[in-house]
This record gives sequence, C-alpha cells and structure tokens, in this order.
Amino acid sequence: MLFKQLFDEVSCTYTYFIADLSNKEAVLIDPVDSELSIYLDLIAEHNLTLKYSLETHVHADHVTASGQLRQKLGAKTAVSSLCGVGSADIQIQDGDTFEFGDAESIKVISTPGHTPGSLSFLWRDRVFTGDSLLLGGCGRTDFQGGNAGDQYDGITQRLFTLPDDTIVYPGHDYKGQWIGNIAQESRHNPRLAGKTKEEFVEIMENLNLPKPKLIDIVVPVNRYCGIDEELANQDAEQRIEGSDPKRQNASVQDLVNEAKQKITEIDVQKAKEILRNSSVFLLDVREENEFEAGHIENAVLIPRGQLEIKIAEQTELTDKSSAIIVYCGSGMRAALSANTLLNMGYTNVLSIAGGYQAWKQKL
Ligand SMILES: N[C@@H](CCC(=O)N[C@@H](CS)C(=O)NCC(=O)O)C(=O)O
Ligand SMILES: [Fe+2]
Repeated sequence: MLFKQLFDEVSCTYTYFIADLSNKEAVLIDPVDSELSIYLDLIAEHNLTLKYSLETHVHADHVTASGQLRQKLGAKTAVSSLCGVGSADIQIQDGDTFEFGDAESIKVISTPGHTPGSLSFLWRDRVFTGDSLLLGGCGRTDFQGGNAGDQYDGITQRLFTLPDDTIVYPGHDYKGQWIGNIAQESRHNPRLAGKTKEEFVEIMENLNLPKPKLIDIVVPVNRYCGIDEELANQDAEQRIEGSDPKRQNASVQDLVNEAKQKITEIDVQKAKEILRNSSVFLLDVREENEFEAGHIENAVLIPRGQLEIKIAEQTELTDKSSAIIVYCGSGMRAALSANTLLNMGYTNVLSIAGGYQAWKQKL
C-alpha cells in the first residue's frame, strides 16, 4: 500500500492519498486544486488509476480538485447527497462503502454539524474526519447550514465510539499537528471531553471567528466539483460533441436539461403577474453575496446547497401544495432546485427562466 498525508500550506488542508500498489487503484480524499500537479505526478509515478475522489464536505476555504481529476483521469467524484453537488458522480449516503484495490474498503460515517453533509471516512485503523473532529478542536458550525448540536452528536456517538487506537486524520490543522487518535481526542479534546451537549453548543456559539476569506467565491464553485459554472457548460458542450472519450460523466448542463424536462419554467413577465396577484413563496437559491448585491423584493434566500435542510424549516410551506417560485442567477440552479423540491413532494413549483439576470432586464 501507499498512504500519504499531504498538506496545502495556503489553506492548511490535509489531503489523503491511498493506493493499492498491487492492483494499482488509488483514492484521494479532499484534493485541493492548487496541489493538482502533485497528485498527477504521484499517480503517474506509480502508474495508478485514480478510482475515486472523495469529499468530506463542500469546502469554504479552498477549491476542490475533484472536477479536474474527473476530467483528466476519469476519477469518480463523490460527495454527500446533502451537499447540493448535483454534478458529483456519486451522492454518498451514511454507511456506503467504497471498494478499491484488492480488498480495500472505505466506510462512510455521517458526521454532520460543520455542514449538513459533512462525512468522515473510515479506512482500516484510520478515520479521516474532515472538518468534523479536528485535533484538539472541531470544525466551526456558524456557516453553510452548520449545527453545533449535530456536531456534538456526530463526534461523540459516531467517532468517539470507534476503537481507542483508531488514528484520527483531520481535514485541517492550523497549529502544525498531523495526527491524533480517538483515545486522546475523546479524553482531552478541550471542546468535547467531559462537556455536555449544552456546554459544547455554548462554546461553538461564542467562537466569533472571522469568515473564511474565500467562502463566497469557493463554495459556489465547489458545488460544481471545483469547476465554475461557465466552464462546466463549455465542458458539457465538448462532451456532447464526443471530443474526449474519458469525459463521459453527466455534466452540469446534462443535469439542468434533465431537470428542465420535469419542472415548469415561466418567463419574467408571468412571474411578475403571479407575484402581483397571489401569495407565493419566492425562493432565491443563489449564494449570500449574490443575494446581497441585489434580489427580487420579498424573496427568501436559501442557497441551493442548503435547500433540503432549510426548506423544511419554512413554516409557510408545511402544506406541500403551497405555491413556490424559485430563481437563481441564470436559471440553472433554479431548475435543479425546482426539481429537488418536486422530488421532496412539493407540488406547485415554478422556476423563472433566465433568473435574476432576465428579471433585471425587464425592470
Ligand atoms: N482563516 C481561514 C479560516 C479557516 C476556517 O474557518 N476553517 C474552518 C474549516 S472550513 C474551521 O472550521 N475552522 C475551525 C477553527 O478555525 O477553529 C480562511 O480564511 O480560510
Ligand atoms: Fe470546512
């Protein structure tokens, strides 16, 4: 076996590389886009096939390399189904396993809290905890739909119940630490050891950390596996032309086209008419910074990646036949979101074609 713990010094992110040198299959966990050449060199040097690129969550501080690894090597991208990454090849569920090599298996342990879709991965005697459990700390829970109570439950019930000598490999470390183990973390982690859930929540609510510098830029891109929306479109066009046989996976544009066949789109004119004459839940699924730069009056912001979780909290929508109009920047994310809402049982969902860009032109 070949196992490497790699570190991106800019974002203090750990990436994990596991390869079975006998049958030449490899897996990456949380690859960082600026480190891509290192992964490609490692893979070429050992003549490996990269089978999976696994994400512990949608990252807020760096761009993932998973989309590029899919394009260049045909690796399958995999992220939790709760992350809103419709373009990922595999929508991971708790308990899933990823088989690779002769008899290697990585087991998925759901550890929500840092984000609703945060996962840990267990391989042999090692657990890759993403930004759930960090060494002597844990991931923050104050953005991206984070929840401190869930974080406490996930860490104490799913991770601290692993054998004491399980090695903990975190998603980040900001103090120069590399590894820990379950015994150390469960007994001495200052945020968790001997703390009740209420005490933990209190600590997490008072961290007062500044937002990650790149959050508004990288989260939307990471929802497309680290390839921005426009590039993803170009990529789709190239794939449809069949220019590259390795690029056979469903693209963002394919998913949008599929969604558009199932949902009902209306133009801006019609949307204005409906909004004038009836009471409708107007849903903006863009990111916070886009919303702040301008939005339709009375719209409720729920970024697409938080849709499944946050929509259920809307008291106005307990009746699933309530009218919902959804929009985004150009109509793509709204189409995907409308389709998600239909799948969740909402029956009266409309999406604004052309999104906020079209809306602004009709002011
Ligand atoms: N200074 C970093 C912020 C890093 C950050 O907030 N990291 C998140 C993980 S994405 C976290 O949970 N940090 C925990 C902590 O700082 O205690 C940046 O600007 O990118
Ligand atoms: Fe994170």
